Amino acid sequence: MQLQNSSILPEQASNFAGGVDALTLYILGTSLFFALLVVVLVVIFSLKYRRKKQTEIGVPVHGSVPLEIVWTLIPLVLAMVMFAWGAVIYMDFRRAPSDTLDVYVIGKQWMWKLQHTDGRREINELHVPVGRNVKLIMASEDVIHDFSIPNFRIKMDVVPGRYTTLWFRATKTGRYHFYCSQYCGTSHALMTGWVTVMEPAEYAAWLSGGAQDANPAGAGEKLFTQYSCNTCHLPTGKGRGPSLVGLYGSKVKLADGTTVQADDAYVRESILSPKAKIVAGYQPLMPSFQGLVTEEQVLSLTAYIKSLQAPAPASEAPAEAPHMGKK
Ligand code: HEC
Ligand SMILES: [Cu+2]
Repeated sequence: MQLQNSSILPEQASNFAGGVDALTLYILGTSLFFALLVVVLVVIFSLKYRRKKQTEIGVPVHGSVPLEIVWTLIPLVLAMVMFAWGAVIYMDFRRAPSDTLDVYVIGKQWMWKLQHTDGRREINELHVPVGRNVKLIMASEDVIHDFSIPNFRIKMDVVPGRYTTLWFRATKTGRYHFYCSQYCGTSHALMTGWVTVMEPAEYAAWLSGGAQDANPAGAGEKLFTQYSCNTCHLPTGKGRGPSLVGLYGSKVKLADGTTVQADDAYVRESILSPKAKIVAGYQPLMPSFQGLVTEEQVLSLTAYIKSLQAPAPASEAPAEAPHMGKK
């Protein structure tokens, strides 16, 4: 608001900034008003009603029901506005729209690794188009970090062992600082970077400039063989594990009768703690890859599993044959 160009609040650059600032000012304003009111009245009354003669005796206080009601209701209304307004902003913040551009973020001591869905990678830099909904899917390789972009008025913990998400729509082109805002060790203060918000055309040009970057599905396919996933997960579905073709985005029936949506979090959990959810009709014999694969490798494996949407390509069948023979 008016404070945005002073040094008190950083420039607003996302869909959340206006609402967060307005609510902050409302809470700050209400608190200041009542703090001042109380202090000023304490001073005035202590002068006005002080004992002026040695013999003076205080008048007994009888109380007043209307007064009690007034000073209960007014603060109640003011506080409920804080709560309701905050809840509206929070729900918007927690519920990402469905049309987001997804970017993976991995925090590790002491850097941020980012990966766009087409494979373009960045370190301590994030390029996004202006006016587009962006969702960050974040994981930590070690301790708790926190991804925070003050100009966007958003932050979210990045926790080992699970994905957390953060979404925003940048409203202004420019370069904005981001920080790790959870103390995470010696070089925590250096764990920062820049978000570059670009015009869509500029962004498209930037994205296509990264042709040499590894494609994550390809990297995932190599890992899939390297970790012998392919010995159990045959594309035919005849292996010891279910076929992963068409898995991503589908609904999976579990042994306990419930169903889950096969999203990033489900695939990640299936790899790191396979016993957490057992697919109906299968034995819990998949080994855990916790500690063997890094979060980055999980992303590559997920990208590969995502790419398995069509019926298994013919070229994969012969590659599978030697493993089938051994088992
Ligand atoms: C020893 C055989 C075996 C190996 C090796 C194995 N898996 Fe599995 N996997 C299974 C079985 C059995 C299931 C089904 C039971 C369950 O949910 O744990 C499964 C389930 C899964 C699921 C959930 C599938 C679904 O339909 O919901 C995913 C994803 C998965 N595995 C990925 C992998 C990846 C990636 C690797 C390699 C890093 C791997 N698996 C290695 C046997 C294996
Ligand atoms: Cu950190």
